Amino acid sequence: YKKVKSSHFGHSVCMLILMMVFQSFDSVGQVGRVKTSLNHGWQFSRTIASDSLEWEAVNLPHTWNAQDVMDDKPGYHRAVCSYRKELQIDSRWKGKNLFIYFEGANQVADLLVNGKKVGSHTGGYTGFIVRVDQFLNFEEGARNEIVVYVDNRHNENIPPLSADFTFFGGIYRDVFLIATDRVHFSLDHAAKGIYVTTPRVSEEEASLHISGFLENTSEKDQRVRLKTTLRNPDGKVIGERTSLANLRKGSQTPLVLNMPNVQKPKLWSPESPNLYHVLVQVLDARSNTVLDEISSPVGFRWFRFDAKTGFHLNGKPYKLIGASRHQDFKGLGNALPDSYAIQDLKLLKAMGGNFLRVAHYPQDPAVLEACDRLGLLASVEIPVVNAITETEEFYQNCRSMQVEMIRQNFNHPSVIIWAYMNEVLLRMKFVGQPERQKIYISNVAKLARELEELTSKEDPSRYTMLAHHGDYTRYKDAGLLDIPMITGWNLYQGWYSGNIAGFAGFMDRFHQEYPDKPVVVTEYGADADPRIRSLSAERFDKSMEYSLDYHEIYLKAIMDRPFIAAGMAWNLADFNSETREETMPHINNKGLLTIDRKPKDIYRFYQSKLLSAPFIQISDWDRRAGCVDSGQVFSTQSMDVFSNGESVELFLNGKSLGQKQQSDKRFSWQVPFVSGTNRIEAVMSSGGQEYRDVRNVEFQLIPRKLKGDMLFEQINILLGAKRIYSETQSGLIWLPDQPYQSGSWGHIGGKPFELPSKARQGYGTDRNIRKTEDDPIYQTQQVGISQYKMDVQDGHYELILHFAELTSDEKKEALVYNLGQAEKQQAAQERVFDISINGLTVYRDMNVAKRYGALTAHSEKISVEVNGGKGIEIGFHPKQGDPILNAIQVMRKY
Ligand code: GCB
Ligand code: CA
Repeated sequence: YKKVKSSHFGHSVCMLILMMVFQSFDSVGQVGRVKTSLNHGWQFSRTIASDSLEWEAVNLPHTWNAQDVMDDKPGYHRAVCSYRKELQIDSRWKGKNLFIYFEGANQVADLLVNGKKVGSHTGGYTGFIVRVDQFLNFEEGARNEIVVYVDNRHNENIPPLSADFTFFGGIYRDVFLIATDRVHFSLDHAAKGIYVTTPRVSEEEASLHISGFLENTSEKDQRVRLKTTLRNPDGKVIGERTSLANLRKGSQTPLVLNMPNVQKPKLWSPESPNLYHVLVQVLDARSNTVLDEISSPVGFRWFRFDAKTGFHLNGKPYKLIGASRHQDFKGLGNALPDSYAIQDLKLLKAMGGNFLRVAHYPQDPAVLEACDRLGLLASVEIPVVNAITETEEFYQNCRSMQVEMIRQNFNHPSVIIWAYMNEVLLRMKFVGQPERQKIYISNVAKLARELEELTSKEDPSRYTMLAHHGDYTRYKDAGLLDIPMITGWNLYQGWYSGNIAGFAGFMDRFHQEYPDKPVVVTEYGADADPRIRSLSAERFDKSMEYSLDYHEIYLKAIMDRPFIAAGMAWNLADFNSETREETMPHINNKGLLTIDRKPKDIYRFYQSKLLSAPFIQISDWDRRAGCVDSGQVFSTQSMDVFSNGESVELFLNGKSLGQKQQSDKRFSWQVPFVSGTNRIEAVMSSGGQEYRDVRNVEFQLIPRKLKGDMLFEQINILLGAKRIYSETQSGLIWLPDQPYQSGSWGHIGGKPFELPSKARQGYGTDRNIRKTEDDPIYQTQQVGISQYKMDVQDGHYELILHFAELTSDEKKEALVYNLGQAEKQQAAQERVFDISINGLTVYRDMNVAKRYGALTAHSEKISVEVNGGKGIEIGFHPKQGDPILNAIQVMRKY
């Protein structure tokens, strides 16, 4: 088909005219099928419509949760909301079949036409089509109104029941009006109507098989001619077949079309995504007018998964490396124009990835279309996440989602796996009732077997897969490792549990016990907040450096093991998960890209390991601060370079810091940064040519001795932390605290705040801190501090003390992904203390929780006149409980 875009009306007013010569609306009467978007001119109401309500003008795609998932209030609007729109119906369409096609609405949708309910759909992630012409008024100038009620409330019978992502409500994908003749390809299940398979493919020859259903909704029998045309990737017709069929009135007729074999097919692969094009037309046998037509991409490829040697594409071993993708974007929720989805896949390609796990639900049709075109292999899954409900209604919804997913996406050569459960035993039901739990688990397995059978019946040409969390025996005992063709593991050793090295051991054990089961790593990842850096990275610090260490080790273990067919990083991009708090509340930070798709260093790391074209990029940690001892003019910190070069040489302000050789790790240098701009240049050579990357690093030197030869302007310190934080807005850089040393600064007394849970030592709380965007400044603190000293020289200073009470009785939704380790919160503590500066009490009875609320940022600014060589000595005097300090800033004014 041809896609005609009119810049005049914006991106979403596009008209698809099926493979005819250019048509205008005047000839609509003769066109086989017309598909036009209905994205514009809707009205929206946050409740069930009634005439007294205020309506808001919106365009689709639309979600009503784009904003409220980011605010400080827990939860988001989960309700029945209403959309309405006046339909302009061309009077010449009388006699046509008209359908409204929704690419997706989350999660239950009811469609009303002129006040009458004409269709409904359950499930937020697959498309649906409703025929509407019977309910429309075709008279010239007649009013037609459509109303859609969309419901995103929790429903025990609709998967997903719970998940680490947000269930944004709305008509969040494109909506189209489709006009066809009375005779047309079936639109059942919102599928294409034709199913393309390539049963035998080799380098020599490929077979092509097309089946489908034709509907005759007219009052008379029809004799039709079917014309099938195959074009090669250059657009040249290389095969044509016609046949005749009788379509009985009011019936559905199956059709089977076998095309001549294609000789020496141009195979499809990620490296050369050659797409053929097949067009099937239904013509009136007598008049030869086109009644309907459908086209589809065709890719000739063959593949298999082997338990020992991994994945094979077109006869050769082929390691699959890629990432999962969620469908949201900063500020937009899930309501993205297609271009955003396509851009994501281009970024995955540009990373060197060849695989996309469409997780945890089917996504916009644009996604798999782009996979076909760009060359990405893919798995797709329905959103059965964490748990099931043991009701027939739940099972039925699973089945229909699975069927819709498969039929709607059947023809994509990119798809190689259908999956249907993710970590289904994570939120275990009936804890403490072993007998009942056994029944529950057997019901989960029963559902899995049923979906497995259904899948292989619908599509025996693809593999099936389940993705499990790392509780090996739980899934083994449940029998879930035996059901699908491929086992997928979501593993977080070194993040939620254990240490990074445990990953390889887990995979080896599985392979030993299941030597005949193909296996993939469906997930692995670690939070990486691009504002957080570390010179001594640790688990849970959310630093880019820890996640780099993590991905380095995982990727190497995956690459070193031929039996691991695929590795899929979790996740391509940061994504919204409303219940998450942590350093960026409501965001899961495991993306290789930020939520607005800026590359993080981990993305660059993958580029350096996966791309074959010469690649060299310097880390984007380019606003730094660090301490210097007296007499020194530089501060040494490590700096990473990402490159696939055999060796790389680094230059600082034109001076070589030496050459390093390629290894499993990233290239890294100790760089003596000077104050101000440091020009960093990294150079590699390949094929007799030099490639380089240049980055200016702005460095602030902070004198360790505050009275030394170098004067400081400002110091920003995080207490109870080892990480470095840089504020996005102001550019301020916060350094970790130190115990007080004479001549310098630091705390005296106390210890860093810790959650009671052992798993989380060292990095304060993971709660959302209200009234700040810079949560990491407040999420750590020194508890029981007695003094903070700064040995500054005489002068005028300003201090800012930052506080937040980190203990609270406010419940936090247990983050179920912290496998096994229930996050114990610390019960609210009462603390009252005085603060003195150089002996003078400046705050009496400080009680931050009481005055400002727990988990809320609060700061105090104080002017300090320092004389007599005393420096600054802040005293914390407990009256009740332990005094606290979260962060401190000191500014030298004059
Ligand atoms: C998982 C889940 C995924 C989560 C991820 C995480 O195992 O499958 O939905 O987002 O872990 O980041 O915790
Ligand atoms: Ca779309």
